[in-house]
Amino acid sequence: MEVKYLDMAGAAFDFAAPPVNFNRCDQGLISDTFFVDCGEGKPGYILQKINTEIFSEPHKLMSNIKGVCTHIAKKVEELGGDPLREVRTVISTKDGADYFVDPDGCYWRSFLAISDVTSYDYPDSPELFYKSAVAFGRFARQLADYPAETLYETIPGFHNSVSRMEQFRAAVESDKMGRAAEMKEEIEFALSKAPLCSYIVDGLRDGRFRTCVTHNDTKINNVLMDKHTGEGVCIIDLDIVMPGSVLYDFGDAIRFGASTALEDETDLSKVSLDLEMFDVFVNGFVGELYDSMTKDEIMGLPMGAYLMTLETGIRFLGDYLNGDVYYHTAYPGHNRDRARNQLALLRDMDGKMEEMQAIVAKYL
Ligand code: GN1
Ligand code: MG
Repeated sequence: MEVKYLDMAGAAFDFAAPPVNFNRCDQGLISDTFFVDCGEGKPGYILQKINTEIFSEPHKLMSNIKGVCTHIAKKVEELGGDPLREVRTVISTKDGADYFVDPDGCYWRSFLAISDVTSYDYPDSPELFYKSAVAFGRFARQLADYPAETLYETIPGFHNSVSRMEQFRAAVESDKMGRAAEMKEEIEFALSKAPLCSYIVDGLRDGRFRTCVTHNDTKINNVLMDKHTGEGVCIIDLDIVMPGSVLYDFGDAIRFGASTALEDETDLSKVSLDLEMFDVFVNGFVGELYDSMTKDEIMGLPMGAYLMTLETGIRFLGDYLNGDVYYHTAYPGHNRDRARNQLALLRDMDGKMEEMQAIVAKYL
């Protein structure tokens, strides 16, 4: 699909040389992303059209990203690292702004690209998953002293499972597309989990869980890894960095990476929780964060995984019922398949909670 004003947006930013080529990146369910080639020997850039249907206040989003990245860059520098590589660098427009607004009122932003890195759509080995755990754990550690309350909530209540469940219930009740009958069994299963939804929100309220800066979208493809050493280099996709609980970041990474299948696998017999991968991720993540995590948080990690899976399942299912208005889909029924997949993973987790508890208890 042609993206309007791509050239104009490319010309607006303060790149080292004018763009010679744009390559579209197909990953991501929300934004349109391009790799910008500015010619031999010049740095590369990332150019993104911000999805303003979802992020209605792009200046707040960019302010969060700049704040967090500047903070991490300082820490990287103090330790003798390379801030141009280990954290996102926001590229300004030629007018010095953090974003460009095209004639249709669409917002664009740009980052410096990082060379000699790669990312994975799926962790196909425990070693790889461990490395992503260390990278996400390090990110949380670098931000542990960042004043979380100064960040804007770019999508309010993003991981509030209680309100996610209410939105899901509303989608079921309005059944706009007449799709609820087909999904009756999945809907009943998901709704039966409603009483569990307040676990993290309650913990944040009563202080058992700390409110800290969280990434909120910890799929493995959001870690750039060094092509040569395989180590995690930089965490990307910072649009929903917000105040939250460490359980969100842990849980979202598990529901994606410790599943034995991709999140849209339709053969549900292939979908289950891999306990070895779970263990490996706990090891890498808690290893980085051990000094700051509370005992309640460590013991809460299995519920974090459980609730992020439930939440993703009801978000996909809700979007299917609403007529596929939120997530990009590759075919009709894609959200239905994703929802079935996440709920199958949840069913499998139902039988593995005790084993997950035993694993996290080792790290107390
Ligand atoms: C969306 O666009 P992407 O893939 O980075 C979504 C996440 C979901 C994910 C499911 C802002 O992320 O919450 O977990 O799809 N991001 C937003 O794959 O809604
Ligand atoms: Mg994302």
